[in-house]
Order: sequence, then C-alpha cells, then structure tokens
Amino acid sequence: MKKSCGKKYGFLTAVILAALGSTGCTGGSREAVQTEAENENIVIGFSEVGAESDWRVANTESMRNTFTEEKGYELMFNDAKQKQENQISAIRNYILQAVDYIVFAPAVEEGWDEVLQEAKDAGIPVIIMDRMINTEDESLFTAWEGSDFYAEGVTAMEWLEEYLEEQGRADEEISILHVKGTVGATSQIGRTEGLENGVAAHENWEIAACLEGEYTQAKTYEVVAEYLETDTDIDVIYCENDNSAFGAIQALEEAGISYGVDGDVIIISFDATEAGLTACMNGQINLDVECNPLNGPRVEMIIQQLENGETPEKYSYVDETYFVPEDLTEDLIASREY
Ligand code: GYE
Repeated sequence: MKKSCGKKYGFLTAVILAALGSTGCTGGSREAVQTEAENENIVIGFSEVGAESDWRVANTESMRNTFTEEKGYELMFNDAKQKQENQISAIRNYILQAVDYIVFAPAVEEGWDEVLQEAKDAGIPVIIMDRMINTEDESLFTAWEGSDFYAEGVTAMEWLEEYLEEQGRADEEISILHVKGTVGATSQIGRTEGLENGVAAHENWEIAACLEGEYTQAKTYEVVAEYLETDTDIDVIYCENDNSAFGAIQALEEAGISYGVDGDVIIISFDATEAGLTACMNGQINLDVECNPLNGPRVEMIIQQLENGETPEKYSYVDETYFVPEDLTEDLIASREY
C-alpha cells in the first residue's frame, strides 16, 4: 500500500514515545528511539456515533469487515456512545497518533471546526460518512459520503399521500405524531424537513406533537407511551428509524391501539434493516424507507482514490428505495446484507 514516509514515521514515533511515556522512560532523544521498522498498513482512526440502533450496528460491522488486516488496513475504533465530546477526544487522539486517515460519523452537525482544523494542520485527511457537519470551511474535510435524508423524508410523504388516496382518505383530517431521531443529526434534520414540507403541502394534515425518540426503542417507547396517556386520536406515527418504530409499536400494543396494515395507526419508519423489514412484511410497519448502512466499501473507495493520488468526489450519495409489505418476502430479506 502506498503511504507517505513522513506519516509512517510520525505514527511510529508517536507509538514509541507513548510506550516510553508509559514505562516512565522519557529521557531518550527522539532520534535515539526511532527504528527502521515500518507499519505497512494504512492506519484509519474511526469514530462511530455509538450503538443506538440496528442500523448503527450494521454500519460498524461494515467498517470492520472492510478495513481488515488481510487487506492491509489497521482500523482503530472508537464508540462515542452518542456523545460529540467523545468523538472530539477520539479525533484528537488519532491526530496525536498520526493515523493516515480519520473517518467519522458525526453525532450532530454543529461544532466540528476546531478539531477538524487540528486534523488539517496535522495533514491528516478527514472522511465524513453517514451524517454531515455544518461548516463554512469545506476544506476541513476531504470527502463525505452517505444518504440523502431529506429525499428519504420526501419519499415517505409522497407514499403517504398516495396511500391515503387509495384508502379513500385523501380529504380526511390526518393527525401525525412525529418521533424525532437524535436532535441535531443530519438524518434527523433531513427526515424532519421532509415531513414538515409534506405536512405544509396538505391543508388537512397536521403534526399532533413532536417527541424526541433519540433513535432508540427504549426512549421512543417511553415518550410515545406517555403521549398516549393524553391523546390516542392519531392516524400516523412518523418514526425516524426502525428501532424507534419498535418503541412506538410497543407503546401502542400496551395502550391497546391497533396499528399497521390492518390497524388504526399507520407506522412510517426509516432504515429498512432486517428487523424493520420483517415487521413491515408482517404488516406492523406500513412503510420502511431504506437507508443504506454499508458505508465501509464506500469509504474504502475514497481512501483508495486518495492512495492513488486521485481526487474523490466531495459529496457522494447512495441510491435508496423503500419497502411496503407487498414487496417483501423472507427470501428477499435474507438476501440483504443488513
Ligand atoms: O437512521 C439510525 C441511526 O444517521 C442514518 O442513525 C443514521 C441514523 C439511522 O441510529 O438508525
């Protein structure tokens, strides 16, 4: 694998100095401890958002399966437990260790300029995946790849319009309970905007309430169960991911409210993970909009382009589709990678 000597040297120096520090031996000069040993691997420091959802777990697996030692990579992994501050310190750590590339899925959009400036000053390319950052200085990252979350939201709204029409409900008052994902994350912002524009375009649709489900089943269950104590007159629950849909379903079951294809409440979800699609096939979820978590190979393509001295696209979006129960079979679900 191609790699600049300067960087390799930096990585080794950092490792050796760290080792010396930990044994209390700090007197030797840098020159004295540098060896000719070389790390031939491409070293990638990866900061993952957390393990909040099935989607996220599939995303982490995709990274681990892609960046293997057999293929000449060393993947350093950090689980930020959904906290931006953990990601910032992981990135600082990767800078100190002079990794070859920093890859991260930003928990939220705001607040990255300072640490990314540090990476830039250290000459380490930064690749952002999944969610985006909000910055005025696009030179702070080399490339981004992920999904068009706004388009996903628009797809959901177009489907809902058509579905209600088919059901002869086009003119009915439609009350939508909105369960947001992690507030401030690009996926939340895009899917929310899709919903809000869809509602604004229909006089008879309204958002009954907006809850924060944090992309987890537990949190969504908690907030939806609480909501249902005071209002059960809802037509749609717009859940911003599959795990959130499971939490909403759990709360509806407990409240004795029917849902899904044969029920009173329409469930809209995002991700189309194996568990989500199974619930959709069984009629519990009416619509599951796909969000592809297999970012590993796409990040690898960017890294390989950089290794070859090419300039990758600054932004690359992955194509996605959506699923309704009629589309799904066990075989189809089993044939998918997540
Ligand atoms: O939809 C959700 C996850 O940012 C696309 O984060 C990602 C979202 C995904 O936790 O399940």
